[in-house]
Amino acid sequence: MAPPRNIVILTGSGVSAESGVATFRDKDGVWSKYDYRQVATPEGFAANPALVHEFYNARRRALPGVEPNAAHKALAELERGLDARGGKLTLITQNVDDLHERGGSKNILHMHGELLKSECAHCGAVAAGDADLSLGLACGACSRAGGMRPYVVWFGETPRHLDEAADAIMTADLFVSIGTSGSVYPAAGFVAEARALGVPAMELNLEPSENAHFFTDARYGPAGEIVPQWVS
Ligand code: BJW
Repeated sequence: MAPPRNIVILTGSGVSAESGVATFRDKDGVWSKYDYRQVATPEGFAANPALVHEFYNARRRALPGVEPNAAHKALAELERGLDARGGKLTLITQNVDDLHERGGSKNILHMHGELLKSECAHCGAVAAGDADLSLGLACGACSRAGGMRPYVVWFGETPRHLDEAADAIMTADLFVSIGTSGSVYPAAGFVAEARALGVPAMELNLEPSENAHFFTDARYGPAGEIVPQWVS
């Protein structure tokens, strides 16, 4: 069989775990320390914006101290190889960190947003930067204060780039899911979309995810080991 030319890869927090970024639902994950309703919903932000800013400011400040691991780098190498052969890799990530970029990947869709960007609730302007966000901060575009929020997708909000993700899945000849528990939709539904189109699907994860039964192939272990092995 010809090697796949158009690959869609969905990544989750497990791909960044060995870089020192916490996952969400594992034993020491983010949701073991914080109530997601307080820090990752529009209602939580409305109730206590200072707490939500503190939660994201701390995660943003930690980013320069973490580095891409072997899994991020292997995915960038795979993209370069496919590009050279006239193929394409679309990397859909649920992660808000910038480790895929720093690992060398180019064609990235951040469906749950990006920690290093902020958004003005008044005018919708999106700004890049690593500065702390606060209630008093004014928007660089409309100058109004009080509306700056992290550029992330909370529960109940619509994920970004869904049309591009759907287009990529429709033309894929392989779908791969890496380091995600498969418990948050619509991302968790991508594998079923791929399978409905007859696209083979592979899972690379520490352990079987919640929708492991959808995949046609799987390898289990730390991403930093199994992703480079799969790519090479
Ligand atoms: C390793 C490892 C190592 C560990 N190596 N592996 C059905 C359809 C559509 C929506 C819904 C639905 N049912 C319910 C919903 C609503 C809701 C939802 O899914 N709720 C569920 C909890 C039931 N979804 C939403 O609200 C979404 N919006 C929405 O649906 O809008 C409506 C709409 C739908 C369709 C079209 C248009 C509109 C929004 C969800 C936003 C999620 N936001 C967060 C926070 C982002 C910002 C931030 O970072 O703070 O996103 S929550 C959190 O979960 C974060 C993650 O991206 C996301 C996924 O988590 P992830 O990455 O999978 O982490 P874990 O911890 O769960 O798993 C880690 C995995 O790694 C594990 O399997 C480990 O084993 C593994 N691992 N170490 C390899 N070294």
